[in-house]
Amino acid sequence: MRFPSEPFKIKVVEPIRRTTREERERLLQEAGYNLFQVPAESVYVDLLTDSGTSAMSDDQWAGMMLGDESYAGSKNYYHFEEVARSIFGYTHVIPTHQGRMAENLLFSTVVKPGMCVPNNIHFDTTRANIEHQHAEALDLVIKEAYDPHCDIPFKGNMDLVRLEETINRVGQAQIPLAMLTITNNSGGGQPVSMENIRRTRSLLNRYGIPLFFDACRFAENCFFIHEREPGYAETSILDIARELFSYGDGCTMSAKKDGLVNIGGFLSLNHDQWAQDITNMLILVEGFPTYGGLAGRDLEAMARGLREVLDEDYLRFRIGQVRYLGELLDAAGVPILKPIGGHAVYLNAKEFLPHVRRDEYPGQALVVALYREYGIRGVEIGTVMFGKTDSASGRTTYPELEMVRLAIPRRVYTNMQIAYVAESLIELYRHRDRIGGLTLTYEAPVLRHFTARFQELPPHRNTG
Ligand code: P71
Repeated sequence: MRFPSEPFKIKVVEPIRRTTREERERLLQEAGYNLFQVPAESVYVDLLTDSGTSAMSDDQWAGMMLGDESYAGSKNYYHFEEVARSIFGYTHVIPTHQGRMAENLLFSTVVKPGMCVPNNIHFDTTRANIEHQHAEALDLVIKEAYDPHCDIPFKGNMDLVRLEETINRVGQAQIPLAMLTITNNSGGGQPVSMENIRRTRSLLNRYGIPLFFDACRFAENCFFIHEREPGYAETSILDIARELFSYGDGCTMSAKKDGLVNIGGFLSLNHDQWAQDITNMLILVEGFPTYGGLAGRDLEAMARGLREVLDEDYLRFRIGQVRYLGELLDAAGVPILKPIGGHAVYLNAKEFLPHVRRDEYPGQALVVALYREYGIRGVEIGTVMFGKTDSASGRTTYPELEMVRLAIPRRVYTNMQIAYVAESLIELYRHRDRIGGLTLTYEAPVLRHFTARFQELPPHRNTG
């Protein structure tokens, strides 16, 4: 693991352009210091997300040429269904164009107003889709997840004591399902252990509550189990996945992550009545059940991607590349969230910029500085994304953690580019006192991080 070299060679390349600091300064001003508003062409290393940004293999591209674009009964659907059943093991396989549509279909079918859905930590689209049903999305991860220094192997685990308390408080009839997000994205890309999954299952069994997985990064979670959990070192990733999913009743999936595709998702489950209701809704809003908003070629790429992602050499490289970046930063004293996650390194912005007050958005200030100086794009996961300002009192509630996520696309960047990111950050950290905070000048009523605008404050405003 010390040298996670690539288990592939490069057949097609996509040129990327270096920009000048002046150009980036101008782009930042035009974008209102919001990196979502900067054109991707002007980014050198883009670590905004690992979602839909993967490089497909030659086998996947070959599969694209075998797309059967029949409206009903495309052969690619049957291939995809067979692959999905062989990994996840659930009866019904319902394709969608991406993850949030799978969430929307599931929750609009089974979640009623006033109900609640527990999860380790809901990703923002899951939370939004539950709240859209006037229900409550509850985060019940173990408390260690909120301590950026606590280095434990399965920091994505469900807190079973709080889960049982919740069931007793609200009543099992008010909980149509519980979820586990693997790996736990909002908590730093941290895995859930097989033991915790097994125990969650048996607790839920006692109350007759179904368990669903938010399976976006399931292969990365399974690799961590293989690597860290006693008893799984000799078990293949596929067999770990099969056991893991056997403890659930279904899953939602954004195949834009561990499906290794640029678009695609699905919902898979055993419950016949739910599946029928969901399928009827799918036809209304997404498409016929054998394509679900995708082209036949997309289904073929997804089927092949789901097989490839279970390859142990690929996963060792993948997790190793993320770890390589994290370890370079950690060794140089750059504050990061521990342990290093599966798909991303999370910078601890509060410690990186201790002189920037929380109401001056240290995470956003760090994202802006990283782009201005080095052309690297990360994403703020802190007050801009999760803080809430009460319009009446003007008071802000702050999230527990103030982070910048550096999400690594799969099979896209070489280790030299990763080293460039590390060196840039180490240099930026040395000059951190030159970085000032920001003030918010525009925010949309929901999901403000996509369109917010900022102005820069002079550095040292609070320390001089
Ligand atoms: C990520 C994303 C993509 C994203 C979505 C919204 C805002 C910014 C970035 C998407 C996830 C996810 C989990 C655990 C469901 C979805 C939705 N993640 N669950 O991390 O991480 O999937 O994008 O295919 O609809 O950058 P979808």
